[in-house]
Amino acid sequence: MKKAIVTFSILGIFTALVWAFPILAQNGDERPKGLDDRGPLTKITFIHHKKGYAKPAQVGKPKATACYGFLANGAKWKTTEDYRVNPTNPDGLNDNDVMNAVDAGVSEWENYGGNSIFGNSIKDPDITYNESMDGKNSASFGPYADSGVIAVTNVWGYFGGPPQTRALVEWDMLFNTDSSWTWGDATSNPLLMDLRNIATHELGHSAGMDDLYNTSCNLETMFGYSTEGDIIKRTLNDGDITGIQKLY
Ligand SMILES: [Ca+2]
Ligand SMILES: [Ca+2]
Ligand SMILES: [Zn+2]
Repeated sequence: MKKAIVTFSILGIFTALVWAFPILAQNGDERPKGLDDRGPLTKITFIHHKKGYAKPAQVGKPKATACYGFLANGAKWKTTEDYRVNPTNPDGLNDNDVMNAVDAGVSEWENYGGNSIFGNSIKDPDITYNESMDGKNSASFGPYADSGVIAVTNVWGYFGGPPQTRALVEWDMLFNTDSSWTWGDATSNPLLMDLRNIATHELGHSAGMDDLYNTSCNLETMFGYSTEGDIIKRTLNDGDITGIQKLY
């Protein structure tokens, strides 16, 4: 996992704030408390590698005893939003297989964190992974430049300032098809890359959870590596459960 943080144009954000609060921007004293302190809208990119790849230099703060981490304390969904899934894939999975795999991951997180994390699932054969925000949360298949990468998830949100002002605003997920493996259901064939397993991990990022790289946390859904046949991330482990319950 490589975490890249791209800060949006400060000027652009300022311009947006001035546009949204023209009077308040001229009189800072009357600005709603907290909004101006929460920091810039930021994108965090999570890259999920296959096992065997070197540990990336930039990783989250590992908690040896807790086995969970957040993108930022308090950075969670404040209102639920629907998510779009494009089931189109080159590996012969039918639409229901894909929809069910992603929806099962959503249900697993909401089973422990409450049902106000994600909204409803929408099948959308036109939705694609985006490097920039378009107002739609999405999961889709497509080629990624690095064939050792299983999946990538972009999460946009306000990660700075007082924790109560932080929030998540969008996520986009890509299942890499430019790879040596075949996507499928590994409970029936361990040679496959299990879509439900990977989707559940990536949806953890969508919910606000960070990767874990300490090998003592390798039973957690949020452990940062996977490989063909891996299905243990389908179900949350103790650290995942503690984390999502603390966040929501
Ligand atoms: Ca999007
Ligand atoms: Ca949004
Ligand atoms: Zn990850």
